Amino acid sequence: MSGKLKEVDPEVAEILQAEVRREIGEIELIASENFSSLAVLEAQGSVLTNKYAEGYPYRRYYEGCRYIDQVEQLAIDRAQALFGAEHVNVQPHSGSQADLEVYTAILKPGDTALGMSLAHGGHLTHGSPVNFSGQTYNFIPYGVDRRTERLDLDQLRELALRHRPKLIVVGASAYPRIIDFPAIRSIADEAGCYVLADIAHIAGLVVAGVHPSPIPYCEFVTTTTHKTLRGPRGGMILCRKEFARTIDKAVFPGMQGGPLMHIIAAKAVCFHEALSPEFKAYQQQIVTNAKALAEALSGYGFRLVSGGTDNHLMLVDLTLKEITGKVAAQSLAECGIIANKNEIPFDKQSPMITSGIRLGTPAATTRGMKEPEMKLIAELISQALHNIDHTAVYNEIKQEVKKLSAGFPLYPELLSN
Ligand code: DSN
Repeated sequence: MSGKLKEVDPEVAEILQAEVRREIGEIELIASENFSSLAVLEAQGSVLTNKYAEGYPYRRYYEGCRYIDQVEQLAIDRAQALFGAEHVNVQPHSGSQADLEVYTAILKPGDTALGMSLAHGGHLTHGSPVNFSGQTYNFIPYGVDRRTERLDLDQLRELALRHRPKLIVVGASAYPRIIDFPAIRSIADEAGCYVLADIAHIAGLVVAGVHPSPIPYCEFVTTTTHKTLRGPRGGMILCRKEFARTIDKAVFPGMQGGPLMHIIAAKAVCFHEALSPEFKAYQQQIVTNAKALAEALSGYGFRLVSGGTDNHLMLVDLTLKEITGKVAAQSLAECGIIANKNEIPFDKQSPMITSGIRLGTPAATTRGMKEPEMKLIAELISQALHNIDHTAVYNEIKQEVKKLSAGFPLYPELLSN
């Protein structure tokens, strides 16, 4: 029972140290990633991992839950205050699970729903045929307009009126523009259906008021807690009061057993942090940084899907540069700039190759980077992508990445000697 990790299991301890050093030494631009605080990490690594607590606060199937009840209630209260939601369930283990739980609460297998196509920036769980969502329900995909590369609301309305779905799922993993929730509500009202907004990517922006909130316009909202929200890896459902019981039942006992109480405690810490004025300033800086990065990349001749960004991410179309997304992401990673290959709308390449990369600023902004650093990162990206396989240039870029990351310290407390 006793002993520190490095004494008990030096192999795992070494891997964890290597990951700490990797995170410190690289420039993280994956739009869905972030660096959670030491306080969040501490709660996540706590004794709450030991406790079973099936049920909900003060209504449990196991004894010994008096502190568990307190922490889950705190998480719920804080999430309600943060989002202005009528009801919150903090137990979903992940964003995918949260979506699944909403579907099982209101849909029957075979029911029709509309979801944004994965190929246009949507998420797997919004009806992709390779996912449970597409296999269980009759999901009809909608997408972006070919010319503007923005959500095609006319198409969405036409599909909604033609198919009369029970649910419209809105939200994306790779969409750089504001989502017009009031317009989607009005389409749903015309078609007579519910709306689920999956705001996993933009949740932090929403609580800071940097992106409009879906809460007044949607019966259901799901999110993860580890992206722009900067908390532990996990999910959450927010809904109107009238659906509280149905949603709670769909989560437990419908889909999950024991909640991950250490993660729920860390969610409570995350919400506490997100309620602070600093968090609002942080979210504003994420968007300012994304605009600065997008503008600088455009200046180097990179075409951005939809011409730019309103949020924390951008999609870079590499077609004219004659580089695939796969080669670009791997080449950047060689230099210590971490991004992911990503399909662009109407992509001619397969999802494993792609014509684009997705870049996001939440993690770099957490490190304190601002507009000047975004300009430098754009310059490094441009050098790397215009000089693929040029070893001397790559060595210079690696040095610049080292210098840049050293100037913005991260997790010094987690480094062992
Ligand atoms: N995997 C996440 C992303 O990168 O956007 C979505 O779940």
